[in-house]
Amino acid sequence: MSADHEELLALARRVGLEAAAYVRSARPAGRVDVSSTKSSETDVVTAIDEACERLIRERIFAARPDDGFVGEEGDDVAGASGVDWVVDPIDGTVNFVYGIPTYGVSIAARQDGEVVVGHVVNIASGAEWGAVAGAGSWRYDGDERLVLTAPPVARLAHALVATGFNYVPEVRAKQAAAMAAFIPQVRDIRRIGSASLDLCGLAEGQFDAYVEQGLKPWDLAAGGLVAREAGLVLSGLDGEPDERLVMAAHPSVAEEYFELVRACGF
Ligand code: LIP
Repeated sequence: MSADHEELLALARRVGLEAAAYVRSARPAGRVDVSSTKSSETDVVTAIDEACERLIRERIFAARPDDGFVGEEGDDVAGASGVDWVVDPIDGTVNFVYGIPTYGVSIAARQDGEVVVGHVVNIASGAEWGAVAGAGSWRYDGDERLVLTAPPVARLAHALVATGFNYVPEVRAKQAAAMAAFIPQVRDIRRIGSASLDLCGLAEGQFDAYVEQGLKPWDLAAGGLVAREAGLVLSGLDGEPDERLVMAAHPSVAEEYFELVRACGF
């Protein structure tokens, strides 16, 4: 049975805002202690990341005990309802550790594997975005929904591109080589350190395009729906966006942009 998408979004938003409030209350002044690392010594995790994901899991399963769950900091849970949740408790963890105010809670729900709702909140600023598949995306102004429509791009050479780099040095070296060929072809790049906030910024028109390698499902799920529902085209190297490559651009330049990214060797 199809779950009510507005009900799923209401749950995502309620839990996302509570999780953001918890992180704000728990964050000490100055640098945050790192509790462990993952893919490299700079791929950091904090106790607050882990506690935030526990809170989100508790709230989601209290409301929907038969759902599945895929989170950055814990084990996957297979569900029986056809709905599963894809969650990054703090997307932009390095920014969180350093106190750079660009890190968010990203919560998406998938129905039979397809993302149907997404909610992203910038923990530091409180800015938040939502999206429902086929029903648009918006920035919240209180409970009001300010609908997002990404602007067209006049010329690819004028495109401001959001991007990010991998935690593994060898992968970063390859990305840097591709970026060296890429940067002269566009206006400039911006590297804000949070994929979900990059993609919400793309939907807002703060960026014209996006490219990143190595994104996990929880980095992409909610922000990717916000971007898609604002009219942006998302692609992988060949086919759907995935951990190998995520590209996004306005339809006015999407195919030309995707070819440029491929030609530069990402
Ligand atoms: C981050 C992504 C970002 C990427 C970082 C990191 P995390 O996720 O949101 O786009 O460039 O390397 O993967 O690890 O902070 O949840």
